Amino acid sequence: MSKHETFDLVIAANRLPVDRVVQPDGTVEWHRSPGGLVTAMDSVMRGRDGAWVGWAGEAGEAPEPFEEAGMWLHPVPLDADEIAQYYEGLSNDTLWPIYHDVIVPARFHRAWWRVYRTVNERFADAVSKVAAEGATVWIHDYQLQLVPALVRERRPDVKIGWFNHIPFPPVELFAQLPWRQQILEGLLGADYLGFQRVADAGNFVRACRQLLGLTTKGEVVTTSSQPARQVRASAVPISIDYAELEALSRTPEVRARAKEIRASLGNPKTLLLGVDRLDYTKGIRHRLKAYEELLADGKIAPPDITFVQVATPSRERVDAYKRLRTEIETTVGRINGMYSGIGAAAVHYLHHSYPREEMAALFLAADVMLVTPLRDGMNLVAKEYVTCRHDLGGALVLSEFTGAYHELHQAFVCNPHDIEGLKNTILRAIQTDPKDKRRIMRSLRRRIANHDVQQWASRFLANLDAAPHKPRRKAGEEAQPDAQAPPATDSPLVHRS
Ligand code: ADQ
Repeated sequence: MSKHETFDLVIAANRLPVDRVVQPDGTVEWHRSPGGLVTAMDSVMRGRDGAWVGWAGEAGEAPEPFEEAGMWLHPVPLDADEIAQYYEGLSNDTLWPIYHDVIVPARFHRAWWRVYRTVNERFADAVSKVAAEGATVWIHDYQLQLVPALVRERRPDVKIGWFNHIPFPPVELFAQLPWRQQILEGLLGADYLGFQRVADAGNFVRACRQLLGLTTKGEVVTTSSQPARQVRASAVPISIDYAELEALSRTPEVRARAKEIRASLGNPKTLLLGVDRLDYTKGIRHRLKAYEELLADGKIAPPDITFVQVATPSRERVDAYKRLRTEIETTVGRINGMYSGIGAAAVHYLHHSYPREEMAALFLAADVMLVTPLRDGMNLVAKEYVTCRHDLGGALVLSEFTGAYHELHQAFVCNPHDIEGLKNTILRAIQTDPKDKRRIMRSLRRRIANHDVQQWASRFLANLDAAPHKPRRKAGEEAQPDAQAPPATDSPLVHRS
């Protein structure tokens, strides 16, 4: 252990905020992972005694706990079988599709569920070990939905919050889950639950009422535990580090790189850009279809226009993702075969990760950013694009099925299922008078400047702090863990599984 045995603030997330990098001479270094969550946590950890519990990213034994970037990191081990069943299986092949409108069918395997539970118990043990008496515990995301109740059983003295980065589905879809009751009870172990959208929080509260038969009032669910507790579920939309990314995008290096990118693409009149994890939720297929039809209709043509699609490799061992990759790559090949000229590609498809500077340059270079998910908790790419446009150039096409839409509805809004509508929106984003586009961009930027990631983290912690909580002694010191009484049976959907 470190200089401290325990910590006042404990973050638990599937992944630690660092990546293991082996140097050419064989020495191992830990590099901070890029991304908003790490930056947000930096700002809340500053001046506090913080630890982060999570998987280090490689199968097998976990490294010893260590200090990095001012945080105490406590790795949780996962073996290859657990990665396949807890992470790729239950998290990404069962929960992910259910929570994203079942865009692909969810797969249910009891063995996956058992391993999900085991891994959640391991996270809860680790959290309970590093949390100081009365600590604040902040648990993240759909991989750890049982952890709130498991931590409460072990440590009734700590205050527990959970934030969902992805949507929470309507009860009609959530009800398909064979383990719906256990998941709701797992989450109700928290004192406060944060969601991206008001609708997500509402879906959770409704599921508690209809599936567990609990009493709810507005944002508050009353548990059936003895004594009963009140758990609040509300929206706290995540954001990005506006000041930091804005400053990066203004650097001479990034501006010069943006010009260089355009030049290397043959200085097209219009550069369209898509940046996504290669995920079926992101609407990449729909975007390509609309683009292909616009080319076929003769409405647009290279070299005046080109489209750069960055598709970060993701979950490559899950079948649905393998199929999606094949489909996208076949479509890109067909479009290029039909519509590209020599030195004038219709689509540039880049299946890589890039450093932040390169992403900022791409955003600054693009005339139209295509954010067309079929369902997305928030979508930080939309916020990053707007943040980089200090020149007030560019136009954002944004799906109404993203969390971001609820904050950025002045954008060029689209329904990606409506291909005809999507085509028209893309054309509008290209053709609208630059003066009008600048006005739109200014108002989008104002929104993000005033609602950045630091503000998100403070709001979450303030809500958690305000949640009613009766501190009790640590487990093992005569504390009675909350017992969940059987749910009432007056709801048509309530039955014990
Ligand atoms: P994601 O589904 O991963 O996140 P998103 O919010 O867009 O989606 O975040 C992706 C991040 O990765 C962005 O910061 C983006 O810049 C970066 N990125 C993408 N492609 C990259 C590449 N090729 N190279 C480098 N960086 C790349 C989940 C939910 C979202 C929610 C976030 C945060 O699915 O809905 O917004 O968590 O809560």
